[in-house]
Amino acid sequence: MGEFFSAIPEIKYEGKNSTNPFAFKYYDKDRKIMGKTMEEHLPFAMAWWHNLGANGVDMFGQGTADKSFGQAPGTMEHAKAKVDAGFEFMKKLGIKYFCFHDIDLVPEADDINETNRRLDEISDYILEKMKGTDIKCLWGTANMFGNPRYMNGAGSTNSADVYCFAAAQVKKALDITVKLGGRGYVFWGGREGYEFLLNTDMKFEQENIANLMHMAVDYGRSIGFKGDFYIEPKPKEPMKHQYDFDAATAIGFLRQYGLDKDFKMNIEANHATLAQHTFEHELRVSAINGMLGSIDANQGDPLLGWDTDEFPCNVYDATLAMYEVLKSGGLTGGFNFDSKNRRPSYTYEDMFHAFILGMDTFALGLIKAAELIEDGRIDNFVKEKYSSFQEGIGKKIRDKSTTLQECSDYALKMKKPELPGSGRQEYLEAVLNNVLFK
Ligand code: XLS
Ligand code: NI
Ligand code: NI
Repeated sequence: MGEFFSAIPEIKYEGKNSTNPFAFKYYDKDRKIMGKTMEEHLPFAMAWWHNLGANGVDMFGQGTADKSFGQAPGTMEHAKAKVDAGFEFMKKLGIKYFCFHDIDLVPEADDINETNRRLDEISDYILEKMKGTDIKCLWGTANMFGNPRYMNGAGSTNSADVYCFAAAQVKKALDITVKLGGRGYVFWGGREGYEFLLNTDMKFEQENIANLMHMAVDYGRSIGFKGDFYIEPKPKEPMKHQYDFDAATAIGFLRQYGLDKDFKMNIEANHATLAQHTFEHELRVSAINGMLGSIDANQGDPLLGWDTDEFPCNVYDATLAMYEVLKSGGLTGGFNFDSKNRRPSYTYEDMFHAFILGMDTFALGLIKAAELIEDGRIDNFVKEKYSSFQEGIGKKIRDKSTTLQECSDYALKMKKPELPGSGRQEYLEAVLNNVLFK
């Protein structure tokens, strides 16, 4: 329709020498890398909440960006205008997926029956918009943290009534996700955690969260949802202690409660750093457990201790992330820009600049990660580093065909081992720079 962003052209790839602010410099969707196109490697998604909702409001001041799209906020007209704007935006950028919380799509009513009716209406409208495009839902979720009823959590609440409301929201969000062809369904445990241990039954709360997830899996499968459920780990904010602290914690939880076959991780870069990990660490932990599903692409600020949700610009980090993604064989989910413009970047142009930045950053990360793999120096080093396990006693350890007694006899005969080979960190960092800047 070109109604909202008529001043902005369709964004095309023009190459690294282009100075056109409305062109990709690195994201060349048809370029093949390691046997797949960039578009196949990087299923990018728009986050409904940030892109069509967030207006820059913060604890100290009002919004700076006008996201009314010509309609009064809180109305269905506004909800539909957001759909129109969102589709125009995605088409102009060549983005094929979107992610949503239920109440990003429609204003929540006092009566959940009315909210559900609005969700039916808007999802019909979105389905209509999807026709003739190849835009689909990457994942859906239910906002179970904003409304005051969730002050003590959703699955972890002390109120059975509130728990049922959470269940009703999950059910409806699953319905809409399936209706819109979603690849996944996310549980981000916003308020699933606690502030004060002495008023909390932690075991009880975790069991209830797991039960809610089991019911969601049973229901989802019963309506034909074949995709993955995801946990999106985050250590804190809003709660002081969140039960899904990081990937290792979430994976342990899923295994404990028998949910590991249906769930994978949705790893958000900024949540990784809040957990005092790197993004690539969280990706590796998920991948080696067969649970790397999807990514919330953003970045935090090392000087700020909260979820700043910045658009990714750090190519070094994106390269290390894409190295993990390529090594794991790619995502079954996608790259959702759970990112927002900075408050003073309040214009429509800025929304496009932000996505061009994020998409080009991940494109560069992909190009450089593939070069790192093709270069081979890092892989060769790692292989060599553990080579003492390829034969002799090392091989027996790997084959589980030795005993503590035999290892001990071996050591005593040796009297003193040689030092392990050097870790060569500085050399490998130089290799990385060499590949990045060649
Ligand atoms: C908040 C989370 C949230 C999830 C979806 O920090 O990142 O936006 O991605 O509920
Ligand atoms: Ni997120
Ligand atoms: Ni987040």
